Amino acid sequence: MHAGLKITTFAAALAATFGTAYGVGKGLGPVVEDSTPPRHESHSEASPSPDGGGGRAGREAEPAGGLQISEKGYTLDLETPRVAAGRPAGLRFVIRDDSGRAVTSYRREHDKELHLIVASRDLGTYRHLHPARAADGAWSIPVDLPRAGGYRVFADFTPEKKNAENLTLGADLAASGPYEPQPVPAPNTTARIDGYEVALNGALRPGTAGELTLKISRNGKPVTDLQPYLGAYGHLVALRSGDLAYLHVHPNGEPGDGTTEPGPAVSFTATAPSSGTYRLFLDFKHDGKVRTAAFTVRAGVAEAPATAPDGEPTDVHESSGGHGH
Ligand SMILES: [Cu+2]
Repeated sequence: MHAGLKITTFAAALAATFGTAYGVGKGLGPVVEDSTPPRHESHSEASPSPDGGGGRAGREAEPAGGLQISEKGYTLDLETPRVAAGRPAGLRFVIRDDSGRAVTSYRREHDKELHLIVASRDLGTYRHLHPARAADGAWSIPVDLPRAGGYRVFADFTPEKKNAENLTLGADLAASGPYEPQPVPAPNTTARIDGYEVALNGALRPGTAGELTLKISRNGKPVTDLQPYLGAYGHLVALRSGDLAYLHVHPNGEPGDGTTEPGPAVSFTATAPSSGTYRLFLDFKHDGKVRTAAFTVRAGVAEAPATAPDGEPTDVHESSGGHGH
């Protein structure tokens, strides 16, 4: 219950504010450096919304997750922006507060202080990692990226501070080596990994919460003994093709709540911030091992986008922001 509610709120906030962020991004590029935003004061992230009254889904111009390296006074300082493809490497980074100090206290979410996602720009490579933090706030984790190219690193965390919100900061990472750009994999509703088959049902819809159900089987038999992983039977991350906007989606229900079964189906509620192509990555744990199933889905293609006729002003740019018309 709690997790589902939280995600819905998060998704609503994204959907409500994405248009503004996109508009800014058009002018300035996908990474908007705002380490000295004109309106942000050091207490802005800690003060309740003064005029919204409705909490997080208010109208404050919040960017979509992962598109910024710096947000709400916090900055992702990636100290290793270049690694070599195909070789074990180490990632090191620090989360800094608005005075430049390394953040050393975090609120645990899903068993961890910080979740690190590394994804290639073409969405062919995905890693969900849990780095170790030194007492001084320096995070580190070994990583092995198979292919050269551009990557995005996402840090998903909540500072331990009154009223602090969950943040996803993103930074660019380059893997050196011969680079061959790849297209995003074609849309699929079945993914295979290590002898498991995962079937995706449901649709990702722009601006509207939709249910996604992932059904896991092995050798044709439904898997009914999934193991809890980070307090859930599955973790789902959605990344938008084109700019890698990040959406962390958690399941409906959790292990031990009396109603949630350990498979074969894991259900999520998700809202796409816009129409477009998304890559979904499901982490699930079985027989002691975490595996990732990946899907490409299109949001909003089957439904005619509600474009405003005759240049009527709209408060979101969702329907005009993608590759459609
Ligand atoms: Cu994680």
